[in-house]
Amino acid sequence: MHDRPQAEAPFAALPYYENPTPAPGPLPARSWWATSDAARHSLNGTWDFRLTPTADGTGTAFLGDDPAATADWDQLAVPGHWVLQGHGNPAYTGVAYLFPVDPPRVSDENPTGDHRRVFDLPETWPADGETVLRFDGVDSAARVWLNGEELGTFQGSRLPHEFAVGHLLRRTGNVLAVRVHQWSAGSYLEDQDMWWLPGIFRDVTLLHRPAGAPTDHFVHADYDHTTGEGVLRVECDVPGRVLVPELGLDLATGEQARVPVQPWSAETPRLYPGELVTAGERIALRVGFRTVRIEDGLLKVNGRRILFRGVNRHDFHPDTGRAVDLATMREDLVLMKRHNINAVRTSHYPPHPALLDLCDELGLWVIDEGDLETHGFCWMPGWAGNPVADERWNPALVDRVQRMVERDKNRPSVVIWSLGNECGRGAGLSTMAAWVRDRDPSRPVHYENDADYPDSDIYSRMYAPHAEVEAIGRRVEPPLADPTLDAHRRSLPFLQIEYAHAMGNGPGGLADYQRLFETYERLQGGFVWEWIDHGLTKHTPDGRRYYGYGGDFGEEVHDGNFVCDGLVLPDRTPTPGLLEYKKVIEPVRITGNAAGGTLTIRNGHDFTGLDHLAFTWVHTVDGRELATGDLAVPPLAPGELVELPLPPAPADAPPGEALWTVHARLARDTAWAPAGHEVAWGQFTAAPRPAPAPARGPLATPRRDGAVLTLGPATFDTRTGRLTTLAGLPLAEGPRLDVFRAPTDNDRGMHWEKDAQISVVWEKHGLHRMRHRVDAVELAADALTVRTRVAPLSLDPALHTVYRWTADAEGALRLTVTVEPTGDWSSCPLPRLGVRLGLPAAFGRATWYGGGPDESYPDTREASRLGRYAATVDALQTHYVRPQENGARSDVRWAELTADDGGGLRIEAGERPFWLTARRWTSEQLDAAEHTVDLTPGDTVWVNLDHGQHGIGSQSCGPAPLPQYHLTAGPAEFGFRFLAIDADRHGG
Ligand code: IPT
Repeated sequence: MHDRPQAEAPFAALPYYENPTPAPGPLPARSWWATSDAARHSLNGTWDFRLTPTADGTGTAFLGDDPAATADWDQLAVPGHWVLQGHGNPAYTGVAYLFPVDPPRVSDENPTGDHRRVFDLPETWPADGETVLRFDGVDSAARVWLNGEELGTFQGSRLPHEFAVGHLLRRTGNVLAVRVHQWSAGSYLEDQDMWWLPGIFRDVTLLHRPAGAPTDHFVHADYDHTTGEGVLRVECDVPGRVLVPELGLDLATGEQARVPVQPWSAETPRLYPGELVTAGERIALRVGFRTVRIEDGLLKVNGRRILFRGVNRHDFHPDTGRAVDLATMREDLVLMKRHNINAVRTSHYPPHPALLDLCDELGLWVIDEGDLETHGFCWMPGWAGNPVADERWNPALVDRVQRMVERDKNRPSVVIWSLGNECGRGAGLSTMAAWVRDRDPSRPVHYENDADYPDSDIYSRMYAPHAEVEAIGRRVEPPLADPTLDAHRRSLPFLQIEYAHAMGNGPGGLADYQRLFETYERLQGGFVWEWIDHGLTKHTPDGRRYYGYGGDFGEEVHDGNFVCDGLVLPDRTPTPGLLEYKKVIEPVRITGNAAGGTLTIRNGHDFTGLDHLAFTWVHTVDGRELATGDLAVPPLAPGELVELPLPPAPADAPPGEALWTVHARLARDTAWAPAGHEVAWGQFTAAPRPAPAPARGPLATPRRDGAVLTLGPATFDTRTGRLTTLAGLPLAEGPRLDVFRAPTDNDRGMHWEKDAQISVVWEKHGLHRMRHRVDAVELAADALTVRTRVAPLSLDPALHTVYRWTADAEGALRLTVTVEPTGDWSSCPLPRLGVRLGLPAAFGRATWYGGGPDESYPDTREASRLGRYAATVDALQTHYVRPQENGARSDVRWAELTADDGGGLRIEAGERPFWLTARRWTSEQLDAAEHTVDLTPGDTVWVNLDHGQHGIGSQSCGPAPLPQYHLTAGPAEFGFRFLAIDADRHGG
């Protein structure tokens, strides 16, 4: 299509915002630094603003000095997005462009924000030298005037653009005018799955450039692991000296020095403060020595294979969108470090530059990604029109990658350059890669979306199922058609650049991936999709806050809550998924063999020993702590393990389930967590849970008296056979079989693959409308038996369910449930299998001995540890942005639900522990809710006691739960023991 020779400026006839070719005006790309002795002045603050619906803007009167020109304008916070400040609306699409696809043209509807700021120079602003005006991010195209003179135009939303403005500046009354268009040719290159958020959303700064100050510098700081030396050379466009006092270094720019150093790594983010001293400016350096290489098919840093325990991170805040302040950036990284995360992919654009400074400082490996995605072309046959396959776009593509590499090249944390995300394939990508390799051969290049990997130093996949990842790990992946490309791909290390889609409840199957990553050296880990839910703050008319997603802002086309798929909620509350990830990726593995009297500690760090950790052990019986002590762990190099004798078990231990729990905690404060912060733990059994004692007789005899049936301390409804009271405690609803759950996002699957959804299977099988038919209520001498047939409306498969009740001599009520499926259930695993009961609303406190403290499901239960826990029913909920099944606690041996006076219900597990879920609404209400505010507590606490749960998986964008986590319908038997607790027991 584009094989005709192209004119020099192929799109010259188009208006600047539809012409992708970088316009003259902005200065060449260069590095970003935070600290120097040159003056700078922030132009962040309140600007005058007016929005118009088309690209014409408000005319040109606002360019000049006349204050009347903006007299009736609004005010806008800069940095910021106008759509989050009452002008227009945000919109969310995952893939779709919000204008007809006709590159590089956009639509006439092109919201355009005119911004104006009048400013004086600070009094101390030097009169000599040059001044540069820098925009760190403007979405998506801008035209800039200073004091009525046009400076130029630019595109590239998440990239810096600078103009030389010294000749135009006045001491006072400068008028800076910026016209910003929501849509531009650049929008075709910015089809990332996220909110469309126009505006000047990053800093605007005036930078003084004294005479003799450098334009740019490039710090080359390698680490030679064979000698332990750092190799430093700083390139600079003006001569100067490089000082690193701690290393005794004082060398000329361009000169190379070798000195013994401590290397930089994500585990040991050793930075050497230094200075680049030139005639005009002293620039602060933070030198981190490290060397990245692909060697023997592995990605190595400082000579060692590293393992990425990563997340994909967007700049995001629920109130300010992609305008993110420093404190929020730091909060993200501190939270990551506290959860054992060691790597960030800056999906899918270079982040605010200060984030990378923080990554250098706190220690995170970074894959810095270009501001590039053309995903929406996937819907055209053969990706027709894809800019990365149209050489007329090459200048724009190269400009983007240059602006990233030049800006971030001095960051030791950046170890890989990624060209962009999901652009299909095209020669433009090769052109970009070639430019990067030439400019910075010290870092590998990554690109995922072309299965041939012509441009990537890394074999990279998204959401690959476990089996595929394993085949790649074993180096037996199916070959590519072209032997040369196949040989190239076979030579590459592997990364899951996105996996474990953290949408809603989940992701499941993390541990199964991690086992693969830790087994096969080629598998160098992955990056969970993604860090944060991009829910935007909304309020109900009566002022209750909640988070909105696609469709909540009047969008005509949108992708719903697919934008809420993070490990933290929009307000950065960690989800159970993050806690699970923390456990799964813990850098120390603690396992035990109580029978053999030993425990094993394995150091899973890539570089460090375990000196930074203090180990302690706790011995519990039935969840009560009997003894505790310190554990001396000998020095262990990375990858080494040691087997240690267990401490002697307490001599006077009572009978019961005995456990060892070993904790590894920070021995000293770090930049990201105080001493005592838990990094890793292991728990293993010393004596298993004794089998529950058989019922002590004599067993009570059931009696019928009109509409009431009595069995020991309990009453039942004669007709339905359902429990109504237990020792005077009224039940809103007696226990009854329940197989339904409010489908999770992962149950609902990928919205573009309607048939693969397990929630659709459940719906087809009618699990949301099960009917219970009572076939018999039988009274025997020692038991009450209720025979039922539980089956979906309109269909014939059934679950024949028998409830057998007995009352023992201790005043407890026992229930055994047997379930016998009939009909065809082969394609329908059950969401859950257990009983549901309703308690009065007053029973709002839960205490249990079992898994906790947080939510878990069959394939998300690594972080769940056995213990005694207490929480209110309200606190048991996880407030996923779109309400769905949540809050189960695994492995419960017993649980109590009590009122403030201490009275309540105790439930003990039968042979097998159960899953406990308690909430103030039903699963059906949970299912009907679309936002957290749709849920209101009723007069019942609904309790599910489950024998089994279906796994969670990651099918909202990825694989379903692995077969071992399916809850297949089959004959089942399970039981519970119920006891009423009187108020006085607790003295209440
Ligand atoms: C992949 C994208 O790279 C990412 O931006 C996001 O959309 C994620 O998935 C899903 O949340 S694209 C996927 C549809 C293969």
